[in-house]
Order: sequence, then C-alpha cells, then structure tokens
Amino acid sequence: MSESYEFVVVANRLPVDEVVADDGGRTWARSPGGLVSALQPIVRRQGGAWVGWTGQPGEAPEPFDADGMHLHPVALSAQDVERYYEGQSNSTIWPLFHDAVEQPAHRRPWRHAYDAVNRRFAEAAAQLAAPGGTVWVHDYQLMLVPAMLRDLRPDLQIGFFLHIPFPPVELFMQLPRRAELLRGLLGADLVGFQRPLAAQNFLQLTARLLGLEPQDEHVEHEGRTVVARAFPISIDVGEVEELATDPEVQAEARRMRAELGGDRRLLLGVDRLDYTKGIEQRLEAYGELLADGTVSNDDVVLVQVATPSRMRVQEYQELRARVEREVGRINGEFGAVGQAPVHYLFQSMNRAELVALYLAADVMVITPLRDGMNLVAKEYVVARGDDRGALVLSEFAGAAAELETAFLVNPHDVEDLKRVITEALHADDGEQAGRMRPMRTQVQQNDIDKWARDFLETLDSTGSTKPD
Ligand code: GDG
Repeated sequence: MSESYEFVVVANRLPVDEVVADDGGRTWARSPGGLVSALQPIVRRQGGAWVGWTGQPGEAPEPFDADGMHLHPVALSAQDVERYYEGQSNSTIWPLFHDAVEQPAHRRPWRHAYDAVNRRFAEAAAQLAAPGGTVWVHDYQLMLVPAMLRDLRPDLQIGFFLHIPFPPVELFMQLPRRAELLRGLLGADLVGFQRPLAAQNFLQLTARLLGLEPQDEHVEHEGRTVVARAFPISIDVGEVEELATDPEVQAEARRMRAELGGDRRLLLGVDRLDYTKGIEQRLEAYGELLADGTVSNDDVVLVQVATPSRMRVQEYQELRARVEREVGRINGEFGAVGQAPVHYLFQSMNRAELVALYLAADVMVITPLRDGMNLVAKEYVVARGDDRGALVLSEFAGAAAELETAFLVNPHDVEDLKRVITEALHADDGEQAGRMRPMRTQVQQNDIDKWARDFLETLDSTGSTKPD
C-alpha cells in the first residue's frame, strides 16, 4: 500500500518553485509567502502532504519530498491552464467574487475544465489522506473539491478556506451552475472566510439556493453539520520584523530615500497588478493633487510597485496598458529633468527590498476596490517598529476591520481619496504613532500561526459534531 498522511493541504499551487541552476540542473526552492511559512511547519510536524500544481503546464513530476513535506504535483495541460486557471478561476470567479469590478465572463468549456481539474485534485487528496485524516483545501480555484473528496472519502475531516471575498447573494446568483458550487463547499466540515459578512453571505445562500435552514454559524446538510466562520488571515510577523530590524535593510531604506530626493515625502503602493487593487483610482487622485497644486513634484514622490500577475489574461494586459499610460501622463505633465513624480516598477522584488520600501515610505497607500484581506497593509504596520509612517487603507479591504486606526478611505470616491491622502501626508509624529501602535499590536497578537491554529482547532472540534 502506498504511504498515507494524517494532514493534507490542497491548494492550486505547490509551496515550491522550480529553480534551474547554471549547469541546467533543476531543483525546488520553497516559494516565499506567509501561507507557505505558516503551513509548512504544521505539514512537517504532522508528517503531512501538499497537493498542488507546479505552475508549469504539461506532465507532472513524480511526487517528491522537500523541506520535510511530501509534495504531490497535479498535472495541468496547457488547455487546463487556459480554461480552468485563466478562464473559470480568474475570468469568471475572481471578478464576480470581487463585486464584479470587471465583467465576469461565462464559458461552458471553462466550467467543464474546472470540474475536471477539481476532480483531479480531489482524487489525489483521497489517495494520500490517512483513514480519519484531515484535509485542508484552499481558495476559489478548488471550490468543488470538498464535496468531491467527501464522496470519495467520507471518513475525512475536511476544511476549506476562501482567501478572497465571498459575494453577496445577488451576485453569486449570476453564476451558471451556482448550486453545484455551493454544494461543493458544503462538502467541508468547516468553511472559513476572511470576514464574518462573507460567512453570513454563504449561509444565506444555502437557504436561498438549497432551501437549507442555517443558524448563526452553521447549517445542517446531508446529515452533517457544516460550520461557516471568519478567520482573518495574517502574516509571518517574525519574518517581517527580522527584515525590518536588519541593518542592511535599514541602510537600503535610507539609500532609497536619498535617491528619491531626501526632502520629498514618499508615498508607496505595492500590489499585484490587478484591477481589484484600485491602482488607477490611486493614480487619478495623485494626478489631481498635483494638478490642483495641493502637492508638488518637489515635495512628494509616489513609488508604485506593480508585481506582474496573470499576464495572459486580456483584462490584465489592458489594465497594464492603462496604468502605464497614466503614469506616463503624470510624469510627462508634472515631472522635471531628473525628478519624476511617479516611479513605477513593473517587476517582482525580493522581500528585503520590499521591506526597505516599507521603512522608507511616509505614507503607504492601499486602495483596493475589494480585497479579501490585503497582507501588504499588515506587513507595513509590523515593519514600522519606529512608530512612524501612515497607512491609507480602503474600507473595502478585509484588513480594514482589524486596522481600525488607519486613514480609512472610500477608493470609489476620488475626492475622498485626495482628502485622506493629504491628511495622512500632514499627520505629525504624535498622530502617526497614535495610529500605528495599536495596529502593530493587533497584527503581532494575531499572526499567521495563530490563524492556522484557530482554523485547525475549530476544524478538529467541528468535524466530529454530527447532528443527533
Ligand atoms: C490574496 C487575496 C489575501 C507583493 N509584491 C511582491 C511580493 N508581494 C507579496 C506581499 C504580500 C503578498 O505578496 C500579497 O498579498 P495580498 O494579501 O496583498 O494580495 P493577493 O496576492 O491578492 O492575495 C488577499 C491573500 O490572498 C491572503 O489570503 O489577503 O485579499 O486577494 O505578502 O508582500 N512579494 C515579493 N515580491 C514582490 O514584488 N517577494
């Protein structure tokens, strides 16, 4: 019999990236990111496995062990990538779950591929999990997996966590085959969301679509209890603090500031280049502040890191073109030789550079139109152990529920954006500290380890809660 594992994580991506060495040899390196650092010790401690895609289309490599985890690659053909990943996941579900800020597209072949790939993931997990073991499924690409897995392995404890928002009932109702997706999630014992409202939306839908009778945090379905609750995700606080107190990172922050013009106040944006992140709204507000003279190119500079993301999807290519046109317009109109008002970086940076930017920034501007959580906000407040800096944060980011002393803003309202950015630029030392300190404490006390522990302990206690 092949080996089995007490704890199995199922996510679209494996927690490693393939690295090609100079001599052409291939190895795997752990991919950066809070989720991986949080789950890896748990997976390792429990002798666990991780099911996911390598990120490369074509045949999957043989399962292998890395960093104390058993990694089980799932194959995606080029067509699967196009239909399941770029199509159904990122052109249907992603926009719809983010308030349809871009029009969701609906295609039958995408849905069929989504089904087939979800089944492949469910089968892999079913094959690996030990009798009575625990499986934790992640995110919107795999919403059918819990029910598929439950059919194959009714003995398992199954948890699901959604990293993105869960839409209001009216929006969800637009999805073709919506009931099937909902039944997919109901295969789990515990369905976790970023915010309580998302859990409520989900429970309401079970009544509306399936005629179930949800009660505060749970619903009975096919003789089982399914619990729906918020578990706001967080960051690896230790990692950010270590970088932020590293003398080399601090020196890099000083160097960046000096290069950008020592006396200019630094506004910073860090996002995946995604239409949900409100980058265009931020640029519009900044451009207007320059145009009406509220700020000038001598006093301020905006650094916008836009990490490349989903570049094969048309909406992302169009967004990139619009953002780059606007950056060019602002620099052309308000720049001077050797001094641009916007520094735009369409590239992925390493963690140390990112934290150096956090340390250098006077105002961090985070303006998503809708965001499950937004980890950049939490990273910024933890990096600022010096109590300096100011966080402008969209009310529509999950993080706003916890970071209550941020400069909260409605990014749909350009006047509000301009007003709040200006306020943040003028906050004195006392106000900065008064706002930053409680936010930092909040995140320090609720880091990613606590998040994972809370989820798994709840799963442990709910999986056995069978109705009478
Ligand atoms: C989804 C949900 C939810 C960014 N640029 C670089 C880089 N990053 C890192 C940040 C941060 C992470 O990527 C981004 O996380 P966010 O939460 O801000 O956003 P999404 O990617 O949209 O994440 C979101 C999250 O899942 C977790 O549940 O919060 O709402 O949309 O850690 O620092 N890292 C490196 N180079 C970069 O250029 N190394």
